[in-house]
Amino acid sequence: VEKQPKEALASTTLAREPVLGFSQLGSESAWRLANTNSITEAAKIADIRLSFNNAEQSQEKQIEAVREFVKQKVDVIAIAPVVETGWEPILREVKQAGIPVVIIDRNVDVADQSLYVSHIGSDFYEEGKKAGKYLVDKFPKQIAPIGIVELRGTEGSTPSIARGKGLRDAIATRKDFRFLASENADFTVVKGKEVMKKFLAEKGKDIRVLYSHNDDMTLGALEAIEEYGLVPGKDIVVVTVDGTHKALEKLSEGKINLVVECNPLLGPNLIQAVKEIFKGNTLPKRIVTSENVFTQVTAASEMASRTY
Ligand code: GZL
Repeated sequence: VEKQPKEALASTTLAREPVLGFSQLGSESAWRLANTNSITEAAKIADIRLSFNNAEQSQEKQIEAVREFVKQKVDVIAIAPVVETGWEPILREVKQAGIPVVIIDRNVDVADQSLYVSHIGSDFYEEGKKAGKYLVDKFPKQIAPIGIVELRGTEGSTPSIARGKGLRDAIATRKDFRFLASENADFTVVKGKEVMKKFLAEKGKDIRVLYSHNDDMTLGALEAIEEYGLVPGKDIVVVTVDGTHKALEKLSEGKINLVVECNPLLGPNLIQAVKEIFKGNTLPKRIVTSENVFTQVTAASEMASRTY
């Protein structure tokens, strides 16, 4: 934004609709599809032309897409980064071109904070803390270990790193909680089932808790738990993150014990940010989406309003 004088922005504001180049990381989960729909819908309503690219989990493809947006001379670039590291070079190229960047959903790990205008997305660490606090409240202290298995999201992504740390910090005082296994299952249903089957084969009835970084992996894991002959929500306490309709259904059926909300509907926030930038206004460096937790008591009422 500092590259373009106010009057230049003012004239472009009057002359034509803003163009937003959006590099979406993939289509791996129901959350991601809801996130994409929210952004495309919000752009349409606001008459902002959207140049969209789906990188299907590839950072290389995201970087290529961003380079293409620079060639197209879009007014603003938004990136939902698949992983946190490796972004400095391309962000420096974009800064050289004088195009403002908004980071959406996951974050980038860059030393030079001037490489992007704002990061709009959840506080993933808080999500992990909420999950951990639930476990501390649910399980009275005991001598025998309480075995936890963890399905991690995409390695090196902000939600995977921060949700893992948040839970660990929240249960740190409880020496009875013990991680039996923790593995990446890439935020997908298929991998979630595959890895949970492995956990059950190796750890069986020692598993008292499943902590899963997203609902899609959880849905796969529930199938594995039932096929193994255990009752999810009873034999194994299940804690998951996102808050998709399908997870809330399982929550209302008692197969999940807690759903920590991660709000994918970032479209309105992003489009508002694009408009502010286009008017030459500055933005807060960090815009955090507000989120809740859902229990078996609140599942049914929440389901009614869920659009994804
Ligand atoms: C979190 C988002 C994660 C979701 C997953 O904001 O990046 O990626 O939790 C999605 O469902 O795949």
